[in-house]
Amino acid sequence: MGKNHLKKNVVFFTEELKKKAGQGREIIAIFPKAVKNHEFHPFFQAKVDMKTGKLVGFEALCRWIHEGKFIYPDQFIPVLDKEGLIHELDMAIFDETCRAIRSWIDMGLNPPRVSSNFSRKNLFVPDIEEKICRKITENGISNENVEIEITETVKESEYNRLIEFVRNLKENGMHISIDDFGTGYSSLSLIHNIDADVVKIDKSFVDEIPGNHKSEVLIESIINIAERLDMTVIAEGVETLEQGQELMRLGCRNAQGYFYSKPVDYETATELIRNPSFEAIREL
Ligand code: G
Ligand code: MN
Repeated sequence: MGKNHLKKNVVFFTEELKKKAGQGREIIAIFPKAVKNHEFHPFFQAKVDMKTGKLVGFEALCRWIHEGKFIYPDQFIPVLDKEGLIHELDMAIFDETCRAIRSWIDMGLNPPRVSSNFSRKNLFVPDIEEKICRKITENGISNENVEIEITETVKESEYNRLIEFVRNLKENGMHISIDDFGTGYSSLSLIHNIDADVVKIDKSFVDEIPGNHKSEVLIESIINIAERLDMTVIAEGVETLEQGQELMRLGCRNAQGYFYSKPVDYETATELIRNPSFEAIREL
């Protein structure tokens, strides 16, 4: 626990740790059946062009509905990640996301591009790039409909493989975004080494604006770098109108966050595609 989970040298055994370990074991035990029973669903969080109020994308986020109750990702993602099961979850969510897109197209709707998260453990799954591309064709959609979100990594072995992974996906015409941008140790090298399409400015920067000079300068600089390299920028975790206005002042047009919408289920997302009613933010 200390080494892997809490990153401490000494951890004292407590009732709470016991409970946590027990919950972890339970999750691992019920996971295979939960996948088979389709208990994991993508929820869709809107990405909005703040200037026009237009819906420009969705991020698919995993939700587990078990016996009628929500189990939140922070309760099971770390456990599944540690046990090497996260690939199955990511693939199940990606599969259902592709099916949702197909069904929207079948309804005659024009769904925006939907991004999906692929955790780093996927990098070492054999032929993962082909598996991803195959899911897209199997579900009768195109690589224009999806985007793959990746995060930075600290390990050198992972880093080199990440670059190769992105290169392979790009060769297949896939769109790539860098999630949580600016929080890792190698943000600039990553931009240097891969051809990402989108940079997602991490919520920790957005949380501090307006008012924090450093965050504002960093956000403005990220936007500047991204634009000069023909990448799109989106700010994550936008919760207030003031944050939106400040982001626009700094040159960022796209936002995702509770200010516009929480991640919503398939039916509500369908309604959002039919009738997007996000307000445009007026520039100050
Ligand atoms: O790591 P990633 O950026 O993919 O994580 C997205 C997570 O952030 C999701 O679990 C989502 O529910 C959450 N989230 C999305 N928008 C907001 C927001 O505006 N505020 C907060 N607190 N969380 C958010
Ligand atoms: Mn993400």
